[in-house]
Amino acid sequence: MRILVLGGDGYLGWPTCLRLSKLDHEVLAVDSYIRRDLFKKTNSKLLYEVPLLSERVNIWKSISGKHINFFEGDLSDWNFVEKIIKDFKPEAVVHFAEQPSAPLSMLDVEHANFTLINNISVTMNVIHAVQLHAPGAHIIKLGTMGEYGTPNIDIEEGWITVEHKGRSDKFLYPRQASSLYHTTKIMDTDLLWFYVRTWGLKVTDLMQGPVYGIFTDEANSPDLLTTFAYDEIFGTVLNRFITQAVLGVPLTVYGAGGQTRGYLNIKDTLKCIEIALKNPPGNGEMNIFNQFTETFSVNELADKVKKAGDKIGLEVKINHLENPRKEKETHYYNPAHTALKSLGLKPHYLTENTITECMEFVRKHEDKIDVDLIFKGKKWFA
Ligand code: USQ
Repeated sequence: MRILVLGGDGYLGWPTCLRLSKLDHEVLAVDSYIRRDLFKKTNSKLLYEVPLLSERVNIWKSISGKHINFFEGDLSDWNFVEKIIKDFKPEAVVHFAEQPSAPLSMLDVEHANFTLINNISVTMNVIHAVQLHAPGAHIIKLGTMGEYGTPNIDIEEGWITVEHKGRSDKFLYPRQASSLYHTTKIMDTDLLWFYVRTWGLKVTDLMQGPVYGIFTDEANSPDLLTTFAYDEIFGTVLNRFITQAVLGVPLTVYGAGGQTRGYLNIKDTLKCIEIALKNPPGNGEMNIFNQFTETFSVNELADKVKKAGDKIGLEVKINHLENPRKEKETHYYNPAHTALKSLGLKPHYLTENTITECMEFVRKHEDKIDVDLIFKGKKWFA
């Protein structure tokens, strides 16, 4: 297939490009390098530097003999998106190209507006360009489990049937996020569902939980590795805890630590994209899959990291800090997640080995970690 990967330089975008290329798809990766700019502006650092996407595709070619095409450009610019889609005529578009950080979206009005305008306009441009120049292309959009929030009832897989005064109808499952970033993802879902109904687009919305890990089958040698963020703004919780354990910094559990989310290994993210590609909805239909493999509270994650770290002599300590975020710290959480498994996902569960393998890897880069980036405690509320 001709597959356009938007956000091909990112933590998930790059390994996705490699996997799809390995599977002999014709891949065009597009990225504006916005994440690299945001890292500079917020003084964040990766665990190690990765080459520019323009260089990474050449490294991949020298290793695999396979070609990934690459364009640098701003996907919130309609003219750029229209040209890309008109020229490449993708059969599928995998859309990762959004500002991905909840903390960044809550920093101040400048970052809130940037997140809002960037995320919504990229999605809108993709919808319009696909309709005009690649009708029938399957749009696979990375949404997030955080769109649902933490309601006091079971979370269904995208949809819910409501009975009201003797009648019933099917609706998008209610969404109520706890950050502006997550709220932009709700807006994406609404836009996509509107255009599915109105123009008959083919869309899969992947409601993904926080991802952990580094290695995938293809991104496993030094020059092909994906990025690894550990800072307060861009690092996801498990990758942060692993880094903190290696540094000897007490794990930064926010508040009571009962915040429960659905997690998955980066290897499973790639498999889920493959599954979504192989199982497109019909025209005018939208698939919504809850994309995670197991749920943990922050306390459970901290305990797992402590246990694994202590076994390799790290003497891990756990700290409960005042929560800089506005979120429920103890709550009911029971989200459905059967669709991807029934379509063939075989989860890589979080084992002690997975954690220690990641710790050993982070250890090799320990001298480059900037401890000041671990916790600044910038509050999400006034
Ligand atoms: N947390 C801590 N200590 C930390 C960092 C986080 O206790 O040092 C807690 C947070 O308060 C939260 C939970 O861990 O309750 C998860 O936080 P996170 O930073 O790993 O995840 P989040 O901000 O929700 O966002 C991440 C990705 C985002 C993706 C989302 C999936 O950055 O791109 O969409 O995970 S989900 O959370 O399911 O919406």
